Amino acid sequence: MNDYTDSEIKEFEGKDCSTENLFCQAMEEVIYSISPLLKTDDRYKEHAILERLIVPDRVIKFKVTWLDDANNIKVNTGYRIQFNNALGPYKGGLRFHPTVTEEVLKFLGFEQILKNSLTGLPIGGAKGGSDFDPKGKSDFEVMKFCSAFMVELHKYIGPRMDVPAGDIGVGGREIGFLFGEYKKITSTFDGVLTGKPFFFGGSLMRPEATGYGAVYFTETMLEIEAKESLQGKICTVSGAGNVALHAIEKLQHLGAIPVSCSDSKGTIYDSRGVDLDLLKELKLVKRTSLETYAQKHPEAKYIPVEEYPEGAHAVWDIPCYAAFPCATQNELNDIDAQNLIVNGVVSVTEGANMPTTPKALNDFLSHKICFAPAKAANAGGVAVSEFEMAQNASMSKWSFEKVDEKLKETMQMICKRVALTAKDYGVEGNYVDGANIAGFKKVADAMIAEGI
Ligand code: NDP
Ligand code: 2IT
Repeated sequence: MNDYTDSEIKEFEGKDCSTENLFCQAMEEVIYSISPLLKTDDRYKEHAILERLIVPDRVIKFKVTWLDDANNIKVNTGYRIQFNNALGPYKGGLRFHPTVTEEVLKFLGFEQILKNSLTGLPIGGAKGGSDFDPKGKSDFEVMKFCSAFMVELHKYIGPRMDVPAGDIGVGGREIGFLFGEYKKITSTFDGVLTGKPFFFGGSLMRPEATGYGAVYFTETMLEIEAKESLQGKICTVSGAGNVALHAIEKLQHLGAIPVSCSDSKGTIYDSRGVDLDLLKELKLVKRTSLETYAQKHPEAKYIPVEEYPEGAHAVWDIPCYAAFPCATQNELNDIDAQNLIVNGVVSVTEGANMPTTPKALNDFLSHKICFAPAKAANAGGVAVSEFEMAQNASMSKWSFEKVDEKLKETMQMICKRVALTAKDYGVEGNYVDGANIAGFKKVADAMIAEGI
């Protein structure tokens, strides 16, 4: 046998990780999880799968120059990281946020490979974006930035090559502008982006898909783990963007009581249940901070970030049955995990990508909290993106009910497969290991079959 040895696996965990960074955090978790598989199947070492998987196929980096409303010249950096296309065209979101760097996108692209594999759909993994901050910009400025970004990006994408979508700071507005520019440059009407507005090729339910999918996943996980359902239960949600809003919406459909949301400036705790109509108006229409929520609902509590003890996050100090971190990476740390555990949390579902720090994750697993990892639980967004690609390719439109039904089936399938894989590998109930093993195995087997 010529399997990866323990020490070789350890070496991979530490590879290129002289400084702590997000990509290393993501990679180390995966390699630790899949080590039982690496040690029992010698094909992976023979085909150098790890060596090949942790390096992106290509990293595209470009300058984006645009004019603001006062005609000042602005310069940002754009990226597209095409990580792996063993299972299908590169697929993954674009993030526009001042914290975007190559390393952030590398972590997201790596996670996306395994997430997309778990959906069972023919899509590879990629991520892209820019350090451009849409916040405080006029629609016209966002449009000019998106056009300039696409002038470069269009060279590298295509409906069978690489199909970007949204992520933080990129929603229907940005995808619309990006699509408009792509069409202008190429004179084609191709399904080259997903998350498009409905009237020019978008899928119904794509905006709702990630949040709804995370809740569908949680329902299934709770059922498998013989826990009580979400009905009537207090839930906490962080974030107030696309994923958070739709997780809150689906929780309300199921009779749960989501009592919180948050943004980069503060947290809302509304013990009667979040007023979703108001939240949508504030975040989707007015694009304003959550402080206004408390002005309209004085009985709700607004906790500004700076007023909360450093090191912890107010949203995770609210007692709940189920927690849904839906904002950003590493937003739930070990102090937060202890607060949730002491307050009796039963399940934690990652709507955001890697919102839980490694220490917090260990705490949840060692306390046998049902833990739904991002690459499985938030895969509903990219799954419906693939449904959008299918609709575009066949020039058809599916009904809301059809997409919702298929999304639900997909999330239930992923959850059951992850649970079963964990059981098969002797870690029953550990959805992190189950997701990493199941996601990795499919990609690795495809890479072996395709040769180098
Ligand atoms: P949005 O831009 O719609 O919303 C992001 C939310 O998170 C906002 O409320 C924002 O607050 C908050 N936020 C962002 N950065 C920080 C920060 N550093 N500290 C505190 N709060 C922050 O993004 P999405 O809802 O689309 O994405 C949320 C998460 O879900 C991300 O991790 C993303 O990668 C992941 N995801 C998204 C999918 C999608 O389909 N959109 C699919 C799968 C995963 P503020 O407005 O104040 O910045
Ligand atoms: O992290 C993610 O899965 C996304 N941002 C969605 C990607 C997509 O291609 O729909």
